[in-house]
Amino acid sequence: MQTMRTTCPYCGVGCGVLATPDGRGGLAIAGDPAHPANRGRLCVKGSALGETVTHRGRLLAPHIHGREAGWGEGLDLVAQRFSRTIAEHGPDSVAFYVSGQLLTEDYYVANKLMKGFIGSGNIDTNSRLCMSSSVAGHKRAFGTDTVPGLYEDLELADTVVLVGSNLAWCHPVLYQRLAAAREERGTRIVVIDPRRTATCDIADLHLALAPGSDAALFNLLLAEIARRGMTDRDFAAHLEGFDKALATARETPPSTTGLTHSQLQQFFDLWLGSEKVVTVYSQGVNQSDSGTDKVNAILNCHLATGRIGGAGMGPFSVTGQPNAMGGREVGGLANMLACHLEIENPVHRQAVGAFWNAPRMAQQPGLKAVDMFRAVEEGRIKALWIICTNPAVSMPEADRVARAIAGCDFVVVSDIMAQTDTTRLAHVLLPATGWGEKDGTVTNSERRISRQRRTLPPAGQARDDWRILAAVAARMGWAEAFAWDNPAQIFAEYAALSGVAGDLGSDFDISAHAGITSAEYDALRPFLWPQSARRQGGRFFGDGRFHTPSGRGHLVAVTPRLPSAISDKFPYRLNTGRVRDHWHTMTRTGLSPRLSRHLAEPFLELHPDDATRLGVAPASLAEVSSPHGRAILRVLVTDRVARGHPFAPIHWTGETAPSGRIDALVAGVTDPVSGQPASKSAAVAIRPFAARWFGFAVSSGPIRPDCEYWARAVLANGEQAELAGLDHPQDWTAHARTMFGLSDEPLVLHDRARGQVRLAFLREGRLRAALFVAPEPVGLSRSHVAALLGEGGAEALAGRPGADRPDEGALICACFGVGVNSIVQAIATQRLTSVEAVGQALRAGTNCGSCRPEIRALLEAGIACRTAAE
Ligand SMILES: Nc1nc2c(c(=O)[nH]1)N[C@H]1C(S)=C(S)[C@@H](COP(=O)(O)OP(=O)(O)OC[C@H]3O[C@@H](n4cnc5c(=O)[nH]c(N)nc54)[C@H](O)[C@@H]3O)O[C@H]1N2
Ligand SMILES: Nc1nc2c(c(=O)[nH]1)N[C@H]1C(S)=C(S)[C@@H](COP(=O)(O)OP(=O)(O)OC[C@H]3O[C@@H](n4cnc5c(=O)[nH]c(N)nc54)[C@H](O)[C@@H]3O)O[C@H]1N2
Ligand code: SF4
Ligand SMILES: [Mo]
Repeated sequence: MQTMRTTCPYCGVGCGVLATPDGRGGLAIAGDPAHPANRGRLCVKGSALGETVTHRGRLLAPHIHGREAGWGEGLDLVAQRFSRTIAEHGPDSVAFYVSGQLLTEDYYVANKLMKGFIGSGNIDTNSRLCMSSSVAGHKRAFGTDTVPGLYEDLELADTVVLVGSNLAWCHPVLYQRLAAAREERGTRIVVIDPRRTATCDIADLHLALAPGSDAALFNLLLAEIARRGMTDRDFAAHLEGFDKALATARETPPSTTGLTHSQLQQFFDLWLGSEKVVTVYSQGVNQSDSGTDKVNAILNCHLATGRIGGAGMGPFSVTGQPNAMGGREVGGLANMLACHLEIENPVHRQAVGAFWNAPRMAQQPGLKAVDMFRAVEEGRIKALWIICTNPAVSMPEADRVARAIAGCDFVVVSDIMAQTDTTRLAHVLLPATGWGEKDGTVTNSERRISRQRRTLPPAGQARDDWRILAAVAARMGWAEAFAWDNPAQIFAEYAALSGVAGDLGSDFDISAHAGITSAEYDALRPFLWPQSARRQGGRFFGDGRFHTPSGRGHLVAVTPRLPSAISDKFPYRLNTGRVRDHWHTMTRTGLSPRLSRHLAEPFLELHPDDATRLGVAPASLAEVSSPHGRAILRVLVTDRVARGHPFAPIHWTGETAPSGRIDALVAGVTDPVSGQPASKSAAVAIRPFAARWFGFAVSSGPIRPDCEYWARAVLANGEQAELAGLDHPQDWTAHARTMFGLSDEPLVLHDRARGQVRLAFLREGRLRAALFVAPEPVGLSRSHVAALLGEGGAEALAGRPGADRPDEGALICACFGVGVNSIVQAIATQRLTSVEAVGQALRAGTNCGSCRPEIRALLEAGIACRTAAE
């Protein structure tokens, strides 16, 4: 079987992957040593890609109103309804909502169809929720949306500052590169995050600043730069707006940040201590109602010191999705045109229109995501096409967005999965080819364009997203402009358009590839843009030349604003984000048993003082509510979060835990410049959830719970579910039968004194399903019970392992299946002191390395215990 070089479909690090078909429909996965992003490394999500290319749950055929239909019928209907809506109500009555997980070629076609042929700007993307504040900040400072630096700058820097970035979990391979550089050359690392994350593990300094106060912090830094006389006078000649930015910065009271004088001084000393400083930032900066200002406050400091565009220095916005960057280049945002050209610029519009031979160029920006769904709600958008994103889960005010979609006249959804919270709302459902089945390009955080390559046949009747879009365009009467045979031709057209853009002064110019042939495209090696006769790769702005009208870099005067005040009714500010082993709405990582074992349930990290005040016990359930919705979450009491500022992950959905949909709580408040939602600061109330019973279930078949709280996860041999309810069912046996879809007679243990019920369904002495119920959170070894499925027998009812079976506890190392209990025990009994030693003893942490921060934390705890005891 031939090994293919391809690119990971998860985060913006953009790691190269070697994928080898195993001949049984699956893939063997390894890191590509030749790819410059990862040089052979992969994190746990990348390593587990083989487990996610199954056909389980895939959407295999087009559906119209829930019934299977042919492609011809589906495409005809989409084209007719869009054409008719446009004819009756004008081009702005339709919209596309797309995704940073589309390939550049898919994105290019969607954008061309909407902005050049339908004639509306109404195409926006989930990058609005992700990168748009960085885009807007870059444009204000540089004149273009340009990431100046390269990954190697993190390795060449003396100081790396991570602002609102949990790099260890969200960009794990970049984190590993940074951790390795620190071992080698002693890089100093600062983490700026209200929460103590896994990333703090390698930090010399963690600043748990007041939520939302980043702009204040960087204003204080700017003032300090001037005070210490550390501005770069030569570089200042290439800048404008300096004096005003500095004057405004000087007005910032240090107390805004909630940090002590000494913490601030330590930070200033570290940032200013070496010219080689990189400031990495991510969603703790972007996802704020002052996100663009936060970005500019950071950029101001790099501009003022001239620390930009040189080796080992510069601001670095890391992108989240595999093609977030490609989508920005291709003009996927409602306010952009392709190749970093601007929709509001008549010269740019004219140039793109002429290149496309477009009958009807959009004349103005379209609706940004939050406004787009409001327009859907109000009936102004009458036909909507959602591609490669799950807005009924991931948009703020998610319940309202779901209702808006449900109320829209005509909704098309293209996805790879049959059942998601969004596909459920579609009138027409179109099956797309997924990762491994499609061909195209993506751009990673450092502007490197890499190929994703096809290694597997399409699942069922699935088609490539660009082919679906082009087929609809043809049926709408534009066959000629959408007549590509393969993605290489689309890429060549795009590269040619970038040459036109380059002539107009755009930084994004890859016209060196304008004549690319299919064979060359197939052989295309990862490359950095730009690639043109003018310029190849490299860093930007070190030469002091910017893309603003004056050619100067711009410092923006920033008056820090904190998130809107919380009220007595909703006194907690909810922070949201990601966990290590899941990806967004889990449609793919949720298929992998080993990825599902790290954290199998939605949770709420709550400070011990808050937990005491609220009367919620560890491992109990809390009800979290906001004016927009409610959620029920497992309580995790921890001082990693600050008082009043709990944290919850974003990944759970109607499919996996209907009461865990976090965006049901988040208000649709946006940054005024970028339109990006403030996803990290929802005002919420919290109270104990008064469950009468708690349960845990395992089954070798699907589990269909029917109670107020449930969360399910896949196992290697079935499923597991956490359960809780307000009222006891009349009959536990009947309840369990319905939930497991079994009609057998279970073995029942009823401990009336303790209020416990245990049921086991056996067939030929082997365990098929079991349910454990108790009046308090069920305390038993999940991994042990799960391991008994298909074997064991009545002993499952004991709920804990016999002496011969160690209980692994929560899974830490997903690669080798090593749980927390084994690690803690090995650390204690073998007196281990380093991550390497744990690796030698148990193999944990020796493959992808994603769990090394957690192992290090366990080591520290273990060593602290030992020292205290000695
Ligand atoms: N495992 C995993 N990795 C992923 C993804 C995934 O789903 N799972 N998704 C990818 C995508 S699309 C993205 S966008 C990236 C996101 O990558 P990150 O931005 O690193 O991840 P988040 O967890 O969203 O948020 C980062 C941190 O911001 C902090 N924060 C909250 N409020 C503030 C604040 O006011 N100031 C500061 N300084 N920090 C604050 C949070 O506590 C959190 O730790 O991850 C990518 N990588
Ligand atoms: N509260 C809160 N909300 C957030 C965030 C946060 O930090 N806090 N983060 C925001 C961010 S940064 C992001 S990026 C979004 C992510 O949110 P979404 O984009 O909604 O999440 P995904 O689960 O990645 O959705 C991708 C969908 O596309 C499907 N899919 C996968 N591959 C393909 C393909 O090749 N073609 C097609 N047509 N479909 C495919 C998947 O099955 C899935 O249904 O969430 C945002 N929402
Ligand atoms: S760091 Fe992990 S998720 Fe991100 S691209 Fe690399 S392997 Fe994929
Ligand atoms: Mo994102």
